Amino acid sequence: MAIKWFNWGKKKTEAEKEAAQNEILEQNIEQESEDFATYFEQAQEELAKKEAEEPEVEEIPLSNEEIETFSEEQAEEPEEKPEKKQNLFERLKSGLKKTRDSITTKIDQILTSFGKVDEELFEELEEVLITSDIGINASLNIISELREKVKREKITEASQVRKALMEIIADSLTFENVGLKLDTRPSVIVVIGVNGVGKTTSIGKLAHMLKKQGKKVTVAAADTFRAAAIDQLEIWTKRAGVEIIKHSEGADPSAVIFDAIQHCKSKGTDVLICDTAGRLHTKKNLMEELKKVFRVIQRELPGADIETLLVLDATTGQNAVQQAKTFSEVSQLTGLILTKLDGTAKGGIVVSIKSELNVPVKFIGVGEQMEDLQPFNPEKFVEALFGTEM
Ligand SMILES: Nc1nc2c(ncn2[C@@H]2O[C@H](COP(=O)(O)OP(=O)(O)OP(=O)(O)O)[C@@H](O)[C@H]2O)c(=O)[nH]1
Ligand SMILES: [Mg+2]
Repeated sequence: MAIKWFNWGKKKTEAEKEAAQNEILEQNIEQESEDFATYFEQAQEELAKKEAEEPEVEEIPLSNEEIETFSEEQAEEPEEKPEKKQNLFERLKSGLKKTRDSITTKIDQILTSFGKVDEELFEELEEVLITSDIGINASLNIISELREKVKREKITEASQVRKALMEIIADSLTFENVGLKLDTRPSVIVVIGVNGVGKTTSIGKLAHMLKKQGKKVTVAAADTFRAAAIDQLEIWTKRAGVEIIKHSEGADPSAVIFDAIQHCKSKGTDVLICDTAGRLHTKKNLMEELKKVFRVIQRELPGADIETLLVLDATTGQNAVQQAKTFSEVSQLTGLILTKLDGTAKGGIVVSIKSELNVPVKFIGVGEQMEDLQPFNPEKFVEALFGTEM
């Protein structure tokens, strides 16, 4: 359609320019809606056809050896056994070994070398914290609170300082409402983050965790940038025993999400988890694509609970904070997943992230196995970090 604002011989006013831009924008949105309407009809037909052929897909059968081993392990370990809980803590503890060796060992050396509590002790402790990825601001706050607590509680022995320090760090990590809000059916979890941080792996682990809680889970393979990404996600969904909705490499990620949403609506799925690309040709492309994904979710599931979880790799240290700022442009982040804490001595980054970003860490990754994603529990985290109970 021709655009009428063009007026030869006359300079366009700002208002005319803006009107023209708005018209183009509206046309684009209209076109996008039409595309989706056509797509929706086709998708519905295909879905109906598929359903007629295979009435109910329950669990995708496990195939490779690794998957079999995993299911055997599960069979031997009923969920509610107390040992299992112990196992989780042990996993957390062994995952945090490198960080513990770097932070806690130094703290303990200082505490044993100081008999009494004085200003010099605070200064030495402050130095350990600052040099341990906890970050300057958070470290200064922790030590200033420690000074007050020591005074208030009349602490005189170094061993009591250790406990006080643990309590202050745990408090500093505490956020209200760190659980996932997934009350609508379906509710959606969109997992975002730069490439290689652990999105796909965390989705597999999360799907497993939610399925164990009795939820019906579907995963959308909306990272269509590489074929390998879809295959990798499929392996994880097989392990977790949940469904996957996928298209081929290069497909429009929003179309995958659209399909997945229709599937969830028709099957009564509780939670849809969406994998997304961490890399595109440009950062701008990536952000635009993600915005479109969110538009489709909001349009198709108005009022649904949406968790936007940003995955950050603990080994990248302060870079993670910058990533969080960039990704918060596309959607309001509802939580963070901090991965690879097991591979780094930089576990102190948890404290730094909490103090710099007002977004709760909801899960932490402490290894590559299915059980190695844990809901973040500040108290347990600090106990694992210090190797003792509070
Ligand atoms: N040690 C350890 N490795 C992890 C953890 N989480 C993920 N990984 C590993 O990190 C690597 C990258 O993980 P992916 O899940 O493929 O990362 P991604 O963000 O999906 O990457 P792209 O799809 O390329 O954007 C894999 O080798 C994972 O096994 C963790 O908590 N601990
Ligand atoms: Mg991936």
